[in-house]
Amino acid sequence: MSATIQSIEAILVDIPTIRPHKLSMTTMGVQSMVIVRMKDSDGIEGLGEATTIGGLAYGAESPESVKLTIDTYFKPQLIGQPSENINTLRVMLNRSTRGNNLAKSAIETALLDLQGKRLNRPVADLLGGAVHQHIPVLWTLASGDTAKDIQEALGLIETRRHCDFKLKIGSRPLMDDVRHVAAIKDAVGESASVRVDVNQAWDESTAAKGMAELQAAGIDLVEQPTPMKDYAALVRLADKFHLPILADEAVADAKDLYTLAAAGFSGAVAMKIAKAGGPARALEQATVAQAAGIGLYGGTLLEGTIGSVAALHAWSTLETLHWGTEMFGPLLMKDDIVVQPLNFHDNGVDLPTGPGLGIEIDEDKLAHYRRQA
Ligand code: MUC
Ligand code: MG
Repeated sequence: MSATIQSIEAILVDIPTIRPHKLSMTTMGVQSMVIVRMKDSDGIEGLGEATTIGGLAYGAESPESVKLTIDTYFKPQLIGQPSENINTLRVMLNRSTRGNNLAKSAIETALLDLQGKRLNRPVADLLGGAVHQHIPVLWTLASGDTAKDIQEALGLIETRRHCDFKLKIGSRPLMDDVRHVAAIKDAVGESASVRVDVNQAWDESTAAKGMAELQAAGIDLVEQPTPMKDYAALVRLADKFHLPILADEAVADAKDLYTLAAAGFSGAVAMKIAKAGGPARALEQATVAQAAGIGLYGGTLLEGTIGSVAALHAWSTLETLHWGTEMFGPLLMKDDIVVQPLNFHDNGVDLPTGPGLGIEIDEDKLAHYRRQA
């Protein structure tokens, strides 16, 4: 008799950030996560997480809508089902529910954690095996203040916690942003890679001017300069500049990336387990990128430890992450809800080695930070 799913809980958790995190579309002071706890009939528990940025500022799902989707629609379908055949459960949810990839990602993660614990193997093994145990992680400078960002960057370089930086721009006039970026690049020097994320804030002509300026300033990568569905603009901009473009909001899953690649895009893709619907789905996108000659980057929606680790297990299976990763979400939060936080050092992070995700909930912390009804 195989084990069946007995209970699923979706818990809203709010943790303040260490400083305001300013993006083109919102400023975050708190991160809201949905933590999934799924138990099977053998008493094994699988953990999952779905997290986004600024409520509905990044995408169409909010923490509250993810919880509602799981409680109202997924839970009744999943309770009583055998927990071991993750593909069958994914097909079932995809047949009954369009989109809602954040909620699907949390469920796929919990199922993988459950299965890993059952088999006493890390999630990376379920995905084919880790090629890397230490994965590069950049840091995002987004205090909104150039001098503060420089101070933050220099401190992180000195302690060797990070050597690459992503700057959030797009909310200020173009040349103000260019001066901000150039000053930071100047301060951190040649050895640090500096990239920018515009989060769709520019129209195509602003992007063309912006990319010319950023290319001259020695910036390495420009993320999602123009609106997400404007594939033609991304292709034209990628053609025009040596400075590569990282597609983020434009491409949720493998199909999106195939369409963008078929339209002639060259550059790189920010894979995110949340956008794709789970760690295994995100790896489908990696396969398309590899076939199309598009560079890989492990992206985040600023998940806490559970979501970040789920992504790390997936990214660890890839031979080459051309642009590294940004799995620093747990470091942006003032506290954590896990017993053993991730070990960030030497410009990267260690992949946990225990069964499943290799993560254990700190029950007191969870009780403290969970949202009261
Ligand atoms: C995004 O748009 O890439 C990733 C890092 C960060 O600071 O925000 C995110 C989301
Ligand atoms: Mg982005």
